[in-house]
This record gives sequence, C-alpha cells and structure tokens, in this order.
Amino acid sequence: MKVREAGYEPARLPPGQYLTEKWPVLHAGSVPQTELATWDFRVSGEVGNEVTLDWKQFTDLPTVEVTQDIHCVTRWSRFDATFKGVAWSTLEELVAQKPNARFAIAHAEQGFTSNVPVASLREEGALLAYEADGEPLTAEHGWPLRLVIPGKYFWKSAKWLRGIELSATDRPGFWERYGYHNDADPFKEQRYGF
Ligand SMILES: Nc1nc2c(c(=O)[nH]1)N[C@H]1C(S)=C(S)[C@@H](COP(=O)(O)O)O[C@H]1N2
Ligand SMILES: [Mo]
Repeated sequence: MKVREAGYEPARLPPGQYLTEKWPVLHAGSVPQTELATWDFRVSGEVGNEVTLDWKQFTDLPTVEVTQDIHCVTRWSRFDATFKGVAWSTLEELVAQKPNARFAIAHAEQGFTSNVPVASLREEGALLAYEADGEPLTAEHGWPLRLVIPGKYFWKSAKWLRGIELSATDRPGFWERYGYHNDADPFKEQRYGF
C-alpha cells in the first residue's frame, strides 16, 4: 500500500466516471422470475461442509449494513449506496472454507457468473445484500439477493445470486469472458482486457 502525503485527499470519483443521483439498471438478459418458496442459496466447491440455505434460513443470519460508492464500467458512479445483508465471514464459518479456496465464482439465475478473489469477499463492505437504501431490493436490482463487492466495477456484483463456489483457481465470469478486465479496479480504470 502506498503511503499518502499528509493532507492529500484521494479523488472520490474514479477517472472517467460521472456522478449520478439515480440508480441505473444494467444487466444482460431479462429479469428472472423468482419464487421465494423454492429459492435457495448454496456455498460449494473448496469447502469442508457444503451448505444450502432456504430464504428463511438465509434471512435468519446476522446482518450488516454498509454504505459505499458504486461504479459501473459504463461510467456512472453513485455515492453512498446503502446495502443490508449477510457478510461473507458469517457464511465462511458455516462452510469451513478450505485454505486453498482463493477464488470465488458467484452463480446467479440464468447461468450468470462473476469471479472475484476470496479476499474481495472478506473486504469491509462486501456482502450478500437483500436490501438497498432501506428497502428490499427491487426485481431489476437483483431481488431477492445480490452480491455487493466494494472497490471493483459493479459488474462483479452479481444480481439474483444463488450461490458462491469456492475454487483453488480463478475462472472468468460472464462479463470477463466478454472482454471485461479480470481485476476491475475503477481507480486503475481496469475496464477491458487483462
Ligand atoms: N445476474 C446478473 N448480475 C449482474 C449483471 C448481469 O448481467 N446479470 N450485470 C452486472 C452489471 S454489468 C452491472 S453494472 C450491475 C448493475 O446493477 P444495477 O442494475 O443494480 O445497477 O449488475 C451486475 N450484475
Ligand atoms: Mo456494468
């Protein structure tokens, strides 16, 4: 980590982004139809104990609430978005994550995937969210559950999340295979390519 000069304020808006008050909707395909009665969430892969939770079990887990800025690769940024849901650390305890689990593949409805290092799931501000700005997620923003990954372009934050697969090796997700940057740091403008 770089040591910053005293009094140096890093810019809050990443390079090439503009600020919007609205919350645009972006995704490939259509908004899935979800039934809570049949919905479940699964943690699989490099775990000692694979876990599948239904909606009641998931929403009975302890919650966290975080406020953070979100940055879309299509150049809009929104400051102070509030999300409430479950921190990865809570799930990690349930599944007995193996030491070689270095990467996470988020699995969403309709086969959508996104990949992040497990370290990103452990970052402060990362969560599996079912509320945004004090309300349940709307269908187009990922109801009933979405991933929220801080410090990366928002495409990593899979909507309509159904599972997290832990893996020893990295695997590009939907947008990454399409040409988006694997690391996706908005402050480094890692938009496209590796
Ligand atoms: N399941 C799913 N999640 C997704 C996407 C998608 O296509 N499918 N697109 C991503 C992209 S490109 C962005 S910018 C954000 C947009 O989230 P929002 O519509 O809530 O603003 O969702 C991400 N999550
Ligand atoms: Mo995006």
